[in-house]
Amino acid sequence: MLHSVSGRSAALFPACNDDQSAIRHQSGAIRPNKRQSGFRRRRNKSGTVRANRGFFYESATALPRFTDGLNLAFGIAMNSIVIAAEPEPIAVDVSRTAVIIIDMQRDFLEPGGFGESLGNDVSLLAAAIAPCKRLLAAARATGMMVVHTREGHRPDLSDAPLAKIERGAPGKRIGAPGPMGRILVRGEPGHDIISALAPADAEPVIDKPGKGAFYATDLHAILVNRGIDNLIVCGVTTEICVHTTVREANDRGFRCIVPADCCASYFPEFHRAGLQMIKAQGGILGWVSSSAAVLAALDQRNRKTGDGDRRHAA
Ligand code: TIU
Repeated sequence: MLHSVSGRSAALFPACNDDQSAIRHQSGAIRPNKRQSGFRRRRNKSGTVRANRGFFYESATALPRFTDGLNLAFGIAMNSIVIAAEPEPIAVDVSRTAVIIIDMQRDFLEPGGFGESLGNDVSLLAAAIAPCKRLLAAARATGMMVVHTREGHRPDLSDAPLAKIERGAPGKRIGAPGPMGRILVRGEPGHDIISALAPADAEPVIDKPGKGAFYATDLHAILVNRGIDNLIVCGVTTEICVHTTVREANDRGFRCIVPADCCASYFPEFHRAGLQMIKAQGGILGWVSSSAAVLAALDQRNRKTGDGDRRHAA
């Protein structure tokens, strides 16, 4: 059975950006759609000129024309993808889907950081880097929202509960000096996202004090304000920060798709069990997929729209 996304009548689309409101020729060139791109001027009763940016903005005040319906249907067809996943394939609208990359920081992936201070073999997390990088490139080429998170604390540790700080060997606790600066402290080199997955300028970076990306952050507001209702959740570690975030998101009504190879754990058995927990019981917490499945779905969509050309050119 295919899980399909039911549209919300009030706003099937968030405000379209210019890319989305243009029609591409098969050559990949963008042909501006007169109805949707640019500003249309309308005069109201008081004689003031009001600029509209097309149907998606004015639909609340004007009766949609037949061509608007066609544009809408065209947009839905162009943005809808089906991702192979367990327990079943899932259909999502890419304009309502964000990729969220959890805590791919030096503190977790490189020697000398928080992960190693806890006694872990940090090399086990490296497997997720290349799949995340491919997925990130495809998401950017598609024009999908991308969000990054970082776990860490203020330099004075005022946002770090004592119960969190006091664990582990005293010289290796949160805030202690290490080869990449103070462990798990914002602004220190170890807190940075690894260079292979560096955020682009427009991509929100959520600094979180906890394991879940929603706890004590503005992530929920940012997603809701962008009209996002599906998340592709990547990062580390599978059973801690990825899992906590998926659980928080699931309770908030987001559909979570977890590409298994885009996540990793210091404990391979926890990685496997964590993924099973997500997809068990009919997908009690979400869907488990793979980077290849997400890329295939995006590729298929981008071949129709021409967005793939941007990716291959990038
Ligand atoms: N980001 C994240 O998962 N934080 C952790 O502390 N993970 C561990 O597995 N320790």
